[in-house]
Amino acid sequence: MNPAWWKEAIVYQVYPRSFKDGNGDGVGDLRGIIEKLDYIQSLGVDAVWLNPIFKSPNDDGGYDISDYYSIQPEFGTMQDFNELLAGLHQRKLKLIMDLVLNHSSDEHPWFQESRKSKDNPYRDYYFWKPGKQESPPNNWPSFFGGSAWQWDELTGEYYLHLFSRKQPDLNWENPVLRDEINKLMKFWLDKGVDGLRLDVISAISKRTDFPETDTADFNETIRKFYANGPRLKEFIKEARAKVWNHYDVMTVGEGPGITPQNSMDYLDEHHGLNMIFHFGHMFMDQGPGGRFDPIPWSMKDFKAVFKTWDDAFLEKGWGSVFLGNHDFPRMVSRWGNDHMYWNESAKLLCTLLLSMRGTPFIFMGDEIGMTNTRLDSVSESQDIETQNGWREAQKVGITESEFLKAVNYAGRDNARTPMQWNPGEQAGFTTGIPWMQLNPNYNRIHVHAQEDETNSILNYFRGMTQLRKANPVLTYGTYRPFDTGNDTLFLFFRERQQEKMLIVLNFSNQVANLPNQVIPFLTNRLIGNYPEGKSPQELQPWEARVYSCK
Ligand code: ISL
Ligand code: CA
Repeated sequence: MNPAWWKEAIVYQVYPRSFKDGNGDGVGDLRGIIEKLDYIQSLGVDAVWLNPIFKSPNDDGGYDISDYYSIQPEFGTMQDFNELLAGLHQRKLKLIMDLVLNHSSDEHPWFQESRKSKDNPYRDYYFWKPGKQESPPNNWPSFFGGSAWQWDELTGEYYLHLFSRKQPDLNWENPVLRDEINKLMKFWLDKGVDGLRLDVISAISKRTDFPETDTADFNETIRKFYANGPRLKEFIKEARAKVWNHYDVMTVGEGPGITPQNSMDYLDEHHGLNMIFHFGHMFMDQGPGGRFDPIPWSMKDFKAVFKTWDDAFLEKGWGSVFLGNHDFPRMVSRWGNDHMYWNESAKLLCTLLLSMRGTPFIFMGDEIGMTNTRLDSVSESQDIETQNGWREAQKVGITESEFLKAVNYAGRDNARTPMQWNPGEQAGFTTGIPWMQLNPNYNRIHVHAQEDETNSILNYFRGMTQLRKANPVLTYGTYRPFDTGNDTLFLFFRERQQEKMLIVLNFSNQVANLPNQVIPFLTNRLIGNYPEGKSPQELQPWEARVYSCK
């Protein structure tokens, strides 16, 4: 196993719109992040992943870029960006930027040109097709509801948009477009950016014959028709050879539809990405209708996801671990118990995240146990996925209260409420009116209180980052789960040469007993979310411990 900084890094994800507002207009911004650099450093993380900060009409939280070379004016200026990057580097923190290259905004000049006429030089930057009689070129559904094709009056053709109609898909078949993409990547890497998170990289190579989907299961459509296209490997290889290889850059590809089998296409050591995000656990509770069609999940399935993916990465590449991000509910609300065992289960999840094999990514606010919010009406949602989802749901007669149930469980607004800094006005996020309603629990859950309290989630998180840093076995050691059939306990070893650690996690509201086989290893506890009890074999509800077993 070759060592690399990005294998050893712990990454903190910042959703800029909701992190900290520096100028009182209610929108988080770069100056706000600069104010909080010491806080970020205090967490013991090594890198910051910033969600997109490029110029954007903000149809989809900045994932619709209209200029890849400038900063979203609401977020600040290029000077602010330079200062932020310098501030990070002074603190030995790396910066990972989020590039959206599968699609652009419809307000990008490329698309504005492309629309104009069938022979415009930019026409082939996107996918244009005539319809079939009165209907779209094929039956592909968009991620955000409705058809993935939008009719455009001007030239009488449809364009492809896997996401919103303001996010037309870029045509990577066109070598001129690929050169543009290489150029813009170089621009940011020349500035000293240390890593790239590549949005929906799984979908950049299209099946250009655009076959009809033959399944009503949305995630299956993604796997079979959108992701892992015929030229995917080639496109990644080209970007690597022409751009990434010339920098010490970490690349992490995002994308639904990546499976343990096909993930190897993305991860070739010499020609691929360094890492990918997979959604094994994230899609576990989605029914055929996708996000707003939730189904139950089990601990057995959850554990199986970690095992399957770890096996895949043993063969090739390197894993990433995350339990939540800006697209999913809050980790403590989803995998823990955010009522009775809020504190314990949040700490347990930090333990899992920071003791698993693979580079950990923690989403801002999870280090203080921020929870899901609650919408009482769909109109409160700031998310296009929810708004469009509601439009579709109405067509099939779903009531608002039914839909809200799914939204409050799985919707993306949950993760996007402003960061809770203190119990004061607007949680210290802004002096103005926040762009999105705060979670009403901000007077209870906030950074300020947890800074002062030794036993807080925040300080536990810091304890875990230190532990991971101090013990390379937690980075490079193998992952060996056992008792995998157990419905509530998550138990595993991390092992490397002479080093060995045991991690025990009780994912339940009940007291549980550890199996006899681990008793010999329960002597040297390094960290835990309860005081050490009399009987080490007994785990309290949501108890988490890490042992050294040398
Ligand atoms: O959240 C998902 C399931 O409903 C994912 O499929 C997600 O939509 C997908 O992984 C792509 O997400 C990324 O690209 C989107 C953007 O809306 C997300 O915020 C981003 O993370 C389009 O750019
Ligand atoms: Ca602002």
